[in-house]
Amino acid sequence: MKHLRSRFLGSILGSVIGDSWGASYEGRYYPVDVEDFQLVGGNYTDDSEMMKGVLESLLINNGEFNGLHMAKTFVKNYDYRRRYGPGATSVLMQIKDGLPWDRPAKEAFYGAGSFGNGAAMRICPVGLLYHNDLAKLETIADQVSVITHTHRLGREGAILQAYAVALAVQADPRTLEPIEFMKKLRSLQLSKVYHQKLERIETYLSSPPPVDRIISQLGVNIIAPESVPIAIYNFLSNTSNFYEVLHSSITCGGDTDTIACMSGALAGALLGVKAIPKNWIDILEDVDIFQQMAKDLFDLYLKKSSK
Ligand code: F2R
Ligand code: MG
Ligand code: MG
Repeated sequence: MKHLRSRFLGSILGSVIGDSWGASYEGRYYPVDVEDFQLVGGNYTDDSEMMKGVLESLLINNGEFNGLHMAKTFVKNYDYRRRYGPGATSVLMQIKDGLPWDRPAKEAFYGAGSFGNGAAMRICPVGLLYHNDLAKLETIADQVSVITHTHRLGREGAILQAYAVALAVQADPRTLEPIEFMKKLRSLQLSKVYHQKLERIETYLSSPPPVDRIISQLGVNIIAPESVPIAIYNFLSNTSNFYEVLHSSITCGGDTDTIACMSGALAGALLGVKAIPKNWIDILEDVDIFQQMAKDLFDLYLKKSSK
């Protein structure tokens, strides 16, 4: 139990650290010259602000999804300086203006809905809380997504990332088999584009090609199918080293804050908070809030699993 608590904390802080370290490099090209976290990190972006909204709403609603409450929480927390995606900004501003919480996202992108990675980047708490209940994890991850992302690929990216967090929090870091981990991820019902990329990851884990080929085949962009897979790959290539997971994620370039946020959630879930240098945690913006919410999420998990 002690280890599980450390993993909840490690995953939440790992997300925020990945986001704030990667934030300085968003949009750069591989190979990014990554400076030390202490020099550039500490301040988070929309990724962590939205994850904070997910945590706040799940905690107050006993771990259940309350769409109106979560949407209002996203709107309350919204700070344009955190560099939100344009679709998410538009959806949240329309909800702020009084539209029903479940309407603007359906109408976004000419009615197609967003497949940006904004649902996947905030989903870590769902993977943690429901790590031993896959059906519930999929339902809640989907519900949390549709407030801003109704396109199938946006929602599936969140489910894939949430399930990866769930597998990481349950795995033994000494015996984790990346290929077995991938086989479990591939058991999810996902669109072809995700399955193709998960298959590629399995091949790359056995015999890694040059990094620029991995980037061109998996993608490092702002949309979910071009960012969730490479976050998983960077995690599974470096499962014993929190630093390397984040560093390699940022080096790849592109949507660096979000990819490092997602891979940081996975590394923290596997390795626990002890794997994160204490002086990194100390400089993190709002660290007390994130630490408290991670502890509250763990207590909620204990309460729900004792019933
Ligand atoms: N917004 C950013 N980074 C850019 C910041 C640049 C800014 N000028 C600055 O540096 O200050 N990062 C954050 O946004 C990403 C998450 O985005 P989210 O929440 O998914 O937003 P959105 O707008 O819904 O989707 C992102 C883009 O994906 C494309 N897209 C999505 N659905 C589409 C569809 N159905 N058809 C066509 N394109 C679609 C669009 O280009 C969207 O704008 C994270 O990186 C976060 O860090
Ligand atoms: Mg961001
Ligand atoms: Mg980003």
